[in-house]
Amino acid sequence: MSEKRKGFATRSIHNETHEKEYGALTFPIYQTSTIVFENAEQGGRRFALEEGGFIYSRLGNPSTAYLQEKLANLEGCEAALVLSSGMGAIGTVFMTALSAGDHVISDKVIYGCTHSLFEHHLPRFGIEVTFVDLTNDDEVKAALRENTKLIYCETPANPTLKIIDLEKVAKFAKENNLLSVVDNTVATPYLTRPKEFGIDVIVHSATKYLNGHGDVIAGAICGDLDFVMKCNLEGQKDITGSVMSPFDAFLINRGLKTLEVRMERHSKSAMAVAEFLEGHPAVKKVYYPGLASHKDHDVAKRQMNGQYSGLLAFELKGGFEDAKKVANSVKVFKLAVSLGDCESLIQHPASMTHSPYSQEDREAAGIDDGLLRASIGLENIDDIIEDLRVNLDKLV
Ligand code: LCS
Repeated sequence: MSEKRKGFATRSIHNETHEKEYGALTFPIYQTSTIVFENAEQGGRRFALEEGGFIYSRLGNPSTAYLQEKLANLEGCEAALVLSSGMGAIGTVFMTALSAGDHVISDKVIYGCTHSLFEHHLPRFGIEVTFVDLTNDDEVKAALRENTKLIYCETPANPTLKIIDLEKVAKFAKENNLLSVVDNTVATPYLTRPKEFGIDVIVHSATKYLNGHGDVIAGAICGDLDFVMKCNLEGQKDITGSVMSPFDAFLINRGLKTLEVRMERHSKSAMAVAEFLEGHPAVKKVYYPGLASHKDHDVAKRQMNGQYSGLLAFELKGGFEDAKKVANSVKVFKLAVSLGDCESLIQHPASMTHSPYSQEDREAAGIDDGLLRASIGLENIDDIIEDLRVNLDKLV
């Protein structure tokens, strides 16, 4: 009988498939650009993929490979590829999977630079994207074309925390022979594993929760071995060149060891902040999938593990003017983009992360000009809430 599968935290800490020299507890940083072959025959065999082993760090490196095995395991996928940024991961998937003449369906609520890639840059290469509300079945069906190849979404989506039903997306993709791609940055594999719902490819900005400490820009692609290899040997090697450094792989590997405990704390604190905000008279609306008032709460309950991550958004009754006052006066929260760090961060999507959207597209996506987005960090919850209370009380 096979050994019982270890729990998530255990698998995020241990990876026994690589031997560690000298009995080192942690996996070392192989800070090398190239690998020495034993002889010319071996070099030839490695280039011909007849023999495993490393060649040159744009194609792979022991430190990144070690991290890749862990990530694939945590996402429940056959393979993973790490890259130098989340945008590097998304760009690599698209450049690998698509050609001129292809069409993509995407939800309209996505990270600002991903939206810009879809709206402005893919069309330059002959790839068209139709933005829809993926929770509206009729809209999705109407968007389907003969040349549609790929369907894309984030869940929870940045910045409105919209939840997409992944089982539905996977079913639609299978019925219509589309590649389904999901950005799992906000949930992380601790809260949602898209593969379990039938999704083909998972992308990450590993800059966020996977690393968790605000000191790295990084990305990842997870999926079936054939597709991930293609991303590695075509998209990454020949097109984007978006390669993660061995040092960054070391940092993310270190961050991953605490992913479970961090996500539990982020989620618990974000829930407390969401409930506090919902009860405050200066607040008009709170967006957090853990709240019963969130329009996709039922799907979130089914699809997440009973915890809802550390990201939330809210609108104030006083609109953008009041939002600016809060953003400029908080102290525990830092006024900064990014998310998933130990520090609580607050930012204004309309003028910052989602400024690549046109005003019209932002309105269609429900990203209000007065919306503030908060990434709830790991500080003491009393300090986080007090920082908001002091500054919101001034508005009423
Ligand atoms: N996907 C999501 C959901 C993101 O939030 C981001 C970055 C990316 C992909 C791109 O990842 P990167 O290349 O930056 O590693 N999101 C940011 C944000 O909300 N604030 O600053 C960056």
